[in-house]
Amino acid sequence: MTDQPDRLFSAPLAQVPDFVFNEDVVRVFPDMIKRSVPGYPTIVENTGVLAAQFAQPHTLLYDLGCSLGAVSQAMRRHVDQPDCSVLAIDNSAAMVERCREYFSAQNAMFQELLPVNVLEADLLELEFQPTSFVAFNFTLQFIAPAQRLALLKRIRQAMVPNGAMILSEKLRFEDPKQHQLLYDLHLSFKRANGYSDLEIAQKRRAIENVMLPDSFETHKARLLEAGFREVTIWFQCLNFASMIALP
Ligand code: GEK
Repeated sequence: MTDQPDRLFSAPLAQVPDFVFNEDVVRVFPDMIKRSVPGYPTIVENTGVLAAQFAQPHTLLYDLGCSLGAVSQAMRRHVDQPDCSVLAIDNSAAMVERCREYFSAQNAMFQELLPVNVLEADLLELEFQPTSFVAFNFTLQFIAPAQRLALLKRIRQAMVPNGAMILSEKLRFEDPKQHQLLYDLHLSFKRANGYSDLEIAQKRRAIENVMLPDSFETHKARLLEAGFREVTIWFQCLNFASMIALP
């Protein structure tokens, strides 16, 4: 289960295919996300801290688009509530398989951790159960824009009073100058983390039809329309932000 350095786009490709979360990505994912998403470790760890504040007994905590379960692990470290468990969901079979391996290893080493179940499913087809805390970390941006509002409405309807949702996303900016500035700074971040210009260019081509970021204004308006009453950014690093939305 050793994690490998991300070299997926280091050799020139004749044609860059659309990005998919397959076995190759799973092998390098922890390295890839840390070197690509500014603020990722802070967001993940503090999602656990926030979960501890909002989690309520007899409810589920969701980790939507869990990948290898980093957010669920943070929730496990921080939440201590009776009859409360985490449901981690991803539609990539390769991610789910590796994620389950991580949790089995953790369960074998530590007792009395918050239970976690990992489900391979499409969020668009999921029936949400009563939940006090939803972690939606860098996944809404992979859902087709036309489906986003309906999905958020279904999540909102499942939320109990005094719960919270954390929504982390790459942001686009409505002011073109601000957008360019933060986009360029993000390129510098990736270069500083060892990605070459070729890797950056090929990854961008792979992801551009698959990951479609919105502005904070679009997120906020849509969350309010979905029935959330308050939306605030609690963390931002360059063009990546994490919002808290209260039902
Ligand atoms: C982390 N949250 O480490 N249904 C279920 N899963 C989906 C769907 C869908 N419709 N679409 C995409 N995914 C994680 C990081 S990664 C973000 C999340 C990134 C899954 C997809 O398979 C992938 O594992 C995850 O969402 C997005 O905090 O790689 O930039």
